[in-house]
Amino acid sequence: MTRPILHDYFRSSAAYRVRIALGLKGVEYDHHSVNLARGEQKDAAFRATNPQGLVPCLEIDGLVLTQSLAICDYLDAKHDALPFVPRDPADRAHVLALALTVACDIHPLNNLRVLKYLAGELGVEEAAKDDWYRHWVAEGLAALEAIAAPRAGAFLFGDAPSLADICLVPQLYNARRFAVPLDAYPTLRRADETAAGHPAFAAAHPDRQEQNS
Ligand SMILES: N[C@@H](CCC(=O)N[C@@H](CS)C(=O)NCC(=O)O)C(=O)O
Repeated sequence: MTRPILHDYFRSSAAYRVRIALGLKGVEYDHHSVNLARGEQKDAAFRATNPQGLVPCLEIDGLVLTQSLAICDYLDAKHDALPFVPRDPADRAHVLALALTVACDIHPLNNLRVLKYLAGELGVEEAAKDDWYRHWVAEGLAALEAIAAPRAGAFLFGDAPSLADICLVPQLYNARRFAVPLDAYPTLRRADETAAGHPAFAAAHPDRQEQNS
C-alpha cells in the first residue's frame, strides 16, 4: 500500500496538528516539506495539489485531503483507537468548542499571510504587528482557559488526549515563539506538559522534524 504523504512545514501549527493526529493513530507517512518562509506554498506545483496554497495537505488512500481538522476527522473515522472526540453529544460539543476556539478564533488571525498583509500592504510597523499577534492570542487563550478549566484533567478534557489537545499544543508552541506570557493559563499549561510526555505529541514537535531549518 502507498504510504501517505504529508505536505507540511515544521513550524506550521496546522501541520503540527496533523503530525500529532497521525502519530496518535499510529499511521506511518512520508513528508514533503513546503517551505513557507521561502513562499513555496504559492508555487504552481503545490497549488495543483492544494489550490488554497496552505499546509497541511495529506495524500492518503488515493485522496488529497486539506484542512487540518478535516484531516483529523478523516483519520478518526478510519481508526477507532484513541477517539479524538467523545461519543457523548454534550462532551463532543465541549471538545469541539475547545478545538474550534483555537482553530477558528485564534489561529486565522495570526497566520503568516495575515501578518504579511499587515506588514506589507497595510504598512503596519513590526512592533504593532507583534502587538496584533499577542492581543488575539492572549484574548483567545484566556477564553480557552475559562472554558476548559472546569472539565480538564491531565489533558484539556479529562485524562486522555483529544482534538482539543491536538489544537492546543501547536498554538502554545507558536505563542512561545512570539513571547506571549502563559502564566495566566494553568489549565492549558498542564495539558501542554502532559502532552509533551506523550510519544505522539513529542515526535510531532517542530524541533524533531527533519526540515527543521
Ligand atoms: N484552516 C487551515 C489553516 C491552514 C494554514 O493557515 N496553514 C498555514 C500554516 S499554519 C499556511 O499554510 N500558511 C501559508 C501562508 O500564510 O501563506 C487548516 O486548519 O489546515
